Amino acid sequence: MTNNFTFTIIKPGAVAHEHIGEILTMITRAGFWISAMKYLKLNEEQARYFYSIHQGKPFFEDLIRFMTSGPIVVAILEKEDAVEEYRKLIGNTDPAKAEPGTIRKLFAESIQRNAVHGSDSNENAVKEANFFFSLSERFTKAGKFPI
Ligand code: IDP
Ligand code: MG
Repeated sequence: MTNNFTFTIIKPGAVAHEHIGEILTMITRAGFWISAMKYLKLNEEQARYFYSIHQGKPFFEDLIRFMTSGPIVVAILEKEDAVEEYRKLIGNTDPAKAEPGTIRKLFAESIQRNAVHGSDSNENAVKEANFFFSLSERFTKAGKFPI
């Protein structure tokens, strides 16, 4: 299984507070290559599908409302050990527990409105990337596709 890319979302709260630029700067400064990127708004069906693993949890309905509340940025990020490296860069799900200097420590408003999504495994990175991007929309740092 590939381990050289991950998938991210800049969530509605961080977009609404105009943090897209700062977050993308942190991502690229940390050595990630942006292989693909889109600005869009999720509909309810898409949000429920994307977060289906959390269906039934107490925060699920609120999470769907939040994730469909405004535009988001979705992107595929290329780096060696991307999934693990990106989880380090974003920090803990709960900003109160996130390490200093992480994206969530800097930009999360709450455990729900926590600025960004990052894939939790290579398998999910592949699924999430494929949900939003076709192969012809993806470009490796070396200028080739697909990854
Ligand atoms: P992750 O985004 O760090 O992988 P997950 O456990 O996969 O965290 O949860 C998915 C998303 O659901 C979180 O990023 C956050 O937006 C929301 N969430 C998770 N736990 C809670 C909670 O306890 N209360 C409210 N929202 C939560
Ligand atoms: Mg998760």
